[in-house]
Amino acid sequence: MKRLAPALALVLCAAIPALADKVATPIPIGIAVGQTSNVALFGQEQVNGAKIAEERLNAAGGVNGTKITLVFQDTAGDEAGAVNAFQNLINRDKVVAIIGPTLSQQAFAANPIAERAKTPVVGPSNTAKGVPEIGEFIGRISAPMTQVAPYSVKQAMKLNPDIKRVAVLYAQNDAFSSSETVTFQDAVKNLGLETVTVQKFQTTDNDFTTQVTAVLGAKADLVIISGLAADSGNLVKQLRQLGYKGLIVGGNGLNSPNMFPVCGALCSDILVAQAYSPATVDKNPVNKDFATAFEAAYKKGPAQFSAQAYTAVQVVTEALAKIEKETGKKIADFELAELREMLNKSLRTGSYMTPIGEISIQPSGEVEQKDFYVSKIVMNPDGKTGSFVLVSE
Ligand code: 1QQ
Repeated sequence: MKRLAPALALVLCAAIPALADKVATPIPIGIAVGQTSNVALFGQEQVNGAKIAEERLNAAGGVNGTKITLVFQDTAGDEAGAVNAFQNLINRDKVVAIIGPTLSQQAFAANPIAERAKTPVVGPSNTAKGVPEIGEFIGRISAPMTQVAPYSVKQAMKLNPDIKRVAVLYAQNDAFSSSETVTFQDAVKNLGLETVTVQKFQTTDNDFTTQVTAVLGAKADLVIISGLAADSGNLVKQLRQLGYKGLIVGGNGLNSPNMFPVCGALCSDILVAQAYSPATVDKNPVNKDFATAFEAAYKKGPAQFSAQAYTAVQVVTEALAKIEKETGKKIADFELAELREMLNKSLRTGSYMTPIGEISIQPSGEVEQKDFYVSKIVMNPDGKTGSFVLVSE
């Protein structure tokens, strides 16, 4: 019996401080994205967008007068980095919610940690099938590629009605790419086109001679790529260098201007479906405010991953404000564990007017978004910079 006492004391000591955790002010929101590694091509854009959100939302009063503060944890590019970042944000930084990780591949590893800790996750760029299904605390504001990707194939057919023979390529070691390629292959079939070859690669590859040779041999007149930024950029470059002249459709991994330096002038004429367009600024004042602040800060216009990161921060901030309104109690007066659960529910109620348009998060955690776009990459004469030019709405 005597031996039990210290053990019991230990349990109580461990339990009491955890129970007593209140929400800190300014209100900490975790940002777990890839700030280093290859994934930083996306992550840098996300950091930029999130910082604009923090600045603009706090300037507008934060959560009814209480400021938010973003706590950044670099996930780098792999699963272990994401798991580590999530653990730090949940246990050490005591954030109210996590925005991240960058890749679906990382989400499948790290999101279960947040689920077990009952900490809400808002995915800013996870577009693979099955991400919200990871758990009750898992949501996203990034529309799944099952909804977005087919628009780009339809647009390719509009631009070139003679397209018949399609080559599909994807990164087989990446969850998003393997998921997106299924959507692309279904779209090809549904649109009455023929898949003449399916080629696999790795996100770490930089020599694509085998795949390009197969594409040329199959006489494809449309190439569809699902990969991340550096691999896809190099693949595009080698396709063009070895003589492929047809249209290229790129998936969400080619949705970043940070890919432009990889394929340079050869990035031109890639079609990409997007969940954001800077062109809506005239009819969307939230986007106008975001795009203006972004441009002032970074001397360039925002692209999709920045707009989605902004949106994620905005959605969390507004969901916090709703809790105060409904309970009449300040966020800082809540116990952290209770607040996280309430926030998870609040995120899923009502709608949000954001830079990516009006959205809501369904009870399942899946985003509902109205408008998608298809853009074509147009490179500038310098061969390094370029832009996504809207070709359809
Ligand atoms: C995912 C993606 C990536 C391309 C985001 C950067 O959509 O991993 O789900």
